[in-house]
Amino acid sequence: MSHSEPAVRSGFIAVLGRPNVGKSSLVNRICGAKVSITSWHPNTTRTAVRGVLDGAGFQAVFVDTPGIHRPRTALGNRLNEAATGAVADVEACLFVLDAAAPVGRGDAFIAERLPVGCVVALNKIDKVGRGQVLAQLGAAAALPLSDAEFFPVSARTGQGVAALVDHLVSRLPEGPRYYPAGMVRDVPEAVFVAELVREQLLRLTREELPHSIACRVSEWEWPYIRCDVVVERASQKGIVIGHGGELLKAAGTAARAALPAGTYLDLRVVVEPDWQRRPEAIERLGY
Ligand SMILES: Nc1nc2c(ncn2[C@@H]2O[C@H](COP(=O)(O)OP(=O)(O)OP(=O)(O)O)[C@@H](O)[C@H]2O)c(=O)[nH]1
Ligand SMILES: [Mg+2]
Repeated sequence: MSHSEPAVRSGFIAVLGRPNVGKSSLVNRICGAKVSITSWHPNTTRTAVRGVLDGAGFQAVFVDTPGIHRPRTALGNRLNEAATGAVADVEACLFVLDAAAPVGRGDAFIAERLPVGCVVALNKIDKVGRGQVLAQLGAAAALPLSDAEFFPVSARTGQGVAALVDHLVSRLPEGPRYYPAGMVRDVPEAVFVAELVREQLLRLTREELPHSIACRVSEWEWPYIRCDVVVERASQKGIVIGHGGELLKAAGTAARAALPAGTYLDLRVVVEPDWQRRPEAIERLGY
């Protein structure tokens, strides 16, 4: 850091919690950009994803993580490892709870594994009344956390988010800006494009299928991008393609809308039998 630059507060903040509580939505809201994809299906996030918030005198790097859950597959184990692994080497932990779902054993399991002094965000307060917010704060206070602080927020409306961010920043030590100005996410572009495609497929599919879908860019010759949509069984291939190719086409059109004009996105569905249960396949897919 040059000596002429004024002191900056900086550091990494791990964002943890059960699946679906709104961790990725909150990181996107805080960073003011799409850093991490979101959906109403649990286990949307599969890797730690870093989003950067630059401000006057600070740079906060939010590490979005997969929801910690009771795993049923090798992929589930991998997601939990990615989340718990993110707690090392961060300056602060932000534990996210859902104001509209009971605070339960899953939250307690995570709370027990968090360092002293974490910050708790009670998210989705737009979905509930004041009484429920207070009751949930009471339930959160009874979790096995030591020295925690609580912030009711809504990733959807932005309510309470500024106060939460101010507090988190105030806890960061003096340090360098880790990322250059203007960089909002630390994700390779090809990975981000594959995630945009997966986000659209999550929007369009149901039940167990979302868990079976993985996306990877297999060719990148701008403006031509080829993205493989990986499923686990031949029977799923037809569902993802849809009648007359409709579902895949809709996903491609929607994903392309988030990319620079002129991008040619070619989606192909491939079967990797039972990839969710095979550690080497999971690793090959980048999880
Ligand atoms: N009403 C409301 N819905 C929210 C809010 N935050 C997130 N959601 C919704 O909750 C669902 C889950 O959001 P995500 O951000 O994907 O949740 P997550 O915790 O990252 O989930 P995983 O990656 O699966 O662990 C989505 O349907 C979001 O739109 C909020 O503040 N209010
Ligand atoms: Mg997520």
